[in-house]
Amino acid sequence: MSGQHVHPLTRFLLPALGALILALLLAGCGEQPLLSDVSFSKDRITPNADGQDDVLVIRYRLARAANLSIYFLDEAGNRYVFRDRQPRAPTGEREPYSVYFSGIVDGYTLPGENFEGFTVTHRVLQDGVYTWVVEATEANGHTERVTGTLTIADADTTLPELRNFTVSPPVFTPNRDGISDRARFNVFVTKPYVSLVVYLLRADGTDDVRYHVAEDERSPARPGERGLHTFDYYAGVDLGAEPPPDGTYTVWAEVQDAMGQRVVATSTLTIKNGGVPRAYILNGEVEWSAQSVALRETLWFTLTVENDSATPIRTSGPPPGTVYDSDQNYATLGETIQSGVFRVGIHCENALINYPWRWAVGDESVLVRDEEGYIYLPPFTRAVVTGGIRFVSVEGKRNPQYCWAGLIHEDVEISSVNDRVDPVFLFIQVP
Ligand SMILES: [Ca+2]
Ligand SMILES: [Ca+2]
Repeated sequence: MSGQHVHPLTRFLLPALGALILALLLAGCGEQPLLSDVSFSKDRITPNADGQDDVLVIRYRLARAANLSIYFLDEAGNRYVFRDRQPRAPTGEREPYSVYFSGIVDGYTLPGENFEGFTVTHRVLQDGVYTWVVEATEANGHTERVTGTLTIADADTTLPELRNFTVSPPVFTPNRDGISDRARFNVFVTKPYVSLVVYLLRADGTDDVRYHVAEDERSPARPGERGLHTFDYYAGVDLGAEPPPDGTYTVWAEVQDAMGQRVVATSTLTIKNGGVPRAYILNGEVEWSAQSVALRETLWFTLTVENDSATPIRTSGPPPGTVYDSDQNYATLGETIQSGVFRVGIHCENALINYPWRWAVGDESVLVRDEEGYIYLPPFTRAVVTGGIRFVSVEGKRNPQYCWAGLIHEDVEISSVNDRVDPVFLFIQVP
């Protein structure tokens, strides 16, 4: 389906002079046509992903470097863009340029259409007869174009719309402190699709790294299906990866259907106090007050907690200095476990629960309190922690028994480096 070649010189020639004179003139100028051998492999396609006439091949040659455009004009003269002034090198001795075309052009809206909450970036042409135009423009402004006719029939013009794309909460703190550690993205896709990607991109443009977000396995709709799709975002911190730097991000959702129609929606997410918390008992060292205590006497310990990360470490009471009776524990003191909190704990072999005695990782002199009342050991800070256990009875069979310290990240982990730290072989003297 070769198109008709149109050279500006023809404007000055009577068509009746014909191609012969034109060719002689061109030869006389010593100049080849800029654009040649333009063809569309089909003059009718049915873009509906049924495998029949879904795609054609466009070919062309360029004698010299030029910007190349390919577009379509409908019967009312509206223009639909496939390629817009893209720089191309001369074809030279190589095969002609060739590109697949499946009816997809840059996004456009039909009269009366008004999309809310999403943008169409690539869209299939509606059924109809179009004039195709392949157009090349050199740096000096010289332009040549070749035109032809293409019919679009049976096009699947249903768009994969993105409805109600939401991000919540709008500010989150991916740092495993149990507060706003996760963000949830929801989007409803109105049509089966081949790809749905969600990623974060720095809103201020300071970098162009895309941070991809995986779809939640518990999404109500399966991947590729029409329906509600959910994304559970924790910024990789649960896997020990550093999250994207603190700042405001645009969250992009992009869906593409089988024809290649693409729709995008955006929202905003701010990352605050992000980071992987790392805290240790300094040098793995605990100072014990004794290796032997009389019944009703107190065993004291002193150690230093180091926050060796750029993220604040959340903690909770009771404060250092608190003395437990051996038959008490953190819960009986009203200081129950809170997910994401770091506490120093002491455990003895005879204890019935794991680390029954626990303390905050610092006192008011070093901890900071946020607007919600949560308390934190700031980044790269050390704090001395002391505490005591008064042995009111000898529980269990072992005496002496090992006791040790730990740094517990509650409901998350006790890393091996922070477990069973610096044991003491403790004897309780019973009269
Ligand atoms: Ca088809
Ligand atoms: Ca958090």
